Amino acid sequence: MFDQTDELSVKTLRMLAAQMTNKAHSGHPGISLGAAPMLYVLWTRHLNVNPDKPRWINRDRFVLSAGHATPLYFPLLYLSGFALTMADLQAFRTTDSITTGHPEVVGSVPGIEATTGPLGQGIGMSAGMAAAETHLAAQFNLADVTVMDHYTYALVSDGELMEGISHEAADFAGKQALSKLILLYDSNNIDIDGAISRETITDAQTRFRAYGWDTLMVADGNDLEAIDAAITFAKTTDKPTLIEVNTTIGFGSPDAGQKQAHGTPVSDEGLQILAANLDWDYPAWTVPAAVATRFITHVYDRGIAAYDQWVSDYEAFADKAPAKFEALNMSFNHELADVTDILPTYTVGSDQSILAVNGDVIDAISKRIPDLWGGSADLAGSTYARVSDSGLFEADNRAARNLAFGVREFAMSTIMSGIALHGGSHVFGSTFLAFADYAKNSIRLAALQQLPLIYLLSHDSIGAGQDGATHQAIEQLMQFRNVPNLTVIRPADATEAVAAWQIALESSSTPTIISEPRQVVPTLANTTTTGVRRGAYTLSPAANDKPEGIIIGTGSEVQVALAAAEQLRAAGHNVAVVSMPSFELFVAQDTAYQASVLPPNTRRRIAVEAGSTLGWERYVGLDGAIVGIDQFGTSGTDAELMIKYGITAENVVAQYLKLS
Ligand SMILES: Cc1ncc(C[n+]2csc(CCOP(=O)(O)OP(=O)(O)O)c2C)c(N)n1
Repeated sequence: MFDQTDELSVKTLRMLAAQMTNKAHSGHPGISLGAAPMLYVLWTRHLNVNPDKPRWINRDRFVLSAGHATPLYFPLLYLSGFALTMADLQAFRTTDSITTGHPEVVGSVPGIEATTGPLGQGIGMSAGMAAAETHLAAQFNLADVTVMDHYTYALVSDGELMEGISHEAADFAGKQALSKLILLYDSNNIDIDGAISRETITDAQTRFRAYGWDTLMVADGNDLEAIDAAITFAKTTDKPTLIEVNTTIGFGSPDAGQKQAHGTPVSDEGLQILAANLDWDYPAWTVPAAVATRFITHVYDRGIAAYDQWVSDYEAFADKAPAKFEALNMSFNHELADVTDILPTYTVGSDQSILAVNGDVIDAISKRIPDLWGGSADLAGSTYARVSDSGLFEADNRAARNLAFGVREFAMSTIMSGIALHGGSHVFGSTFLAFADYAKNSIRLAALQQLPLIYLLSHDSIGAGQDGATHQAIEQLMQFRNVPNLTVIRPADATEAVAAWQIALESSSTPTIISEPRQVVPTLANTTTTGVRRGAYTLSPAANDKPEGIIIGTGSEVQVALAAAEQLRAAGHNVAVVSMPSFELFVAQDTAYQASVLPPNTRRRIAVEAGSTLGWERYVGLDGAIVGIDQFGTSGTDAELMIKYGITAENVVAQYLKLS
């Protein structure tokens, strides 16, 4: 089945990879030279993609989880007909080129399915994609017409399997029997610092079988037939599959088999040695005509044929099930039905759990937003992150809308990203704010990938109470506010919480964190959706709109700000209270609006938030005051802890009165 042109094609990939690192004076030749055959077989014999329509909804997904293998990945995309040129390959890693050091879905080469590079996260994202595929297939495929039916593949490396995320994600995928998830494991036993035997004795196959996966072994990573047979078999089983492929890092180069092959660009001399070892006799950057044709026939044409077949199925689907057709299109366009008329409202003065608001909102909107699904890292009972009239997503209940992510915050976040990258869903996930640190790098990666995820992060301060310091977020709010392209909203009450949900749902390219207190808070007068949309607004104005001073509060501390204002007003101080649920949304307002909320010449300003003070200087100035917490908390009732740490109206008043 494989012939000399296939062998020549693999050599071409290897030579291009080596030349890219040589020209860039950086990059990763090791895995690129070693894994070229397995990706060649995958791309030319299995992967169904349409380079002219890189967003085709039923394409196979391929995640370069070992994101450093771009010198292999970009030539594959180029030769397959995606929109990049030889000049792009030659510009690898140069400033502003689309051939970035690691694959990026935003601003890099078309056809990239996930931004990778932080090792291991691609495994979680590919599991999310595979889960999304089964979920959409269950909802949309008709008895006689299939519109969603594809595989998800990923290339993974030794280092990735050492990452904890590989455990979390594989455990999830095995339990969920994500049978169309296939990992190609580049097993070269070398990482950056040397042999992995220095670090692990784990047998990956035994480990993955324990998770409920099928495992296969390809003893020789250059054996195209064996690789093909393994992938062919993996596609037939009812479990996810790990295909371990034995390779030599830096195959054919002078550094072959050694640690320096990982990230040392191939030298001029090394290129000559590689060419000699591969029996390659072409000028630099040559793609032999037969190779170019092989990619066109075996990736491009094969992909177009699959696409054309799908289009005719899709037309039949549109005829037979027009409502589903419309819903599926809406979902993939990330369009939202208007839900403003069915959102819950709350009586001013009533005490309300913001966590229960999550449940109220989800229950209200889930019928009108059928592509909304999600879950929690084992805290749905606490955060109400569930669709109450739907079941649990499982192998025999794929249309169900509740994802039991398990106690795996990092995997939850990567799986959410994978679901969003796949397309066709609005997805939420939840845990405690302090534990979102477990998922931090994935939240960062979601922001970088512009994924509109909804994170419901509760127990957002010392108000978490008796569980103590470990469960009480301190620095997390400011930490997440510091992540680019991430909106953090800390609603003051139920009204603002509903608004936060609306903003999160409407987002198309920014993830949203809704930071929520464990404790019940009163529903305040004058809190508004419009105000939340603007990030900050005057909740309680000063007399004549001429404030002597301003008290800024967020979340559960807005009530503290209001109580402090009452005391100050009684003592003759004409203060205003500003609710500031979101720094990011406020920063996005024009300066006139910002100045109307925080008049520049009103210098007596004080902020109150039960978290780190660092950063509040931006809004209160160096001459203002901040009532916050810069130490870890302790166990106690939330009411007593607020007093212990000075998050009280009395303390706000005292600090305010010290301002000149
Ligand atoms: C989370 C994370 N930690 C560390 C790194 C830096 N890093 C890049 S590749 C790598 C390990 C390389 O070993 P392996 O995964 O086996 O890849 P190979 O050397 O075979 O290319 C490390 C530590 C990273 N990219 N991501």
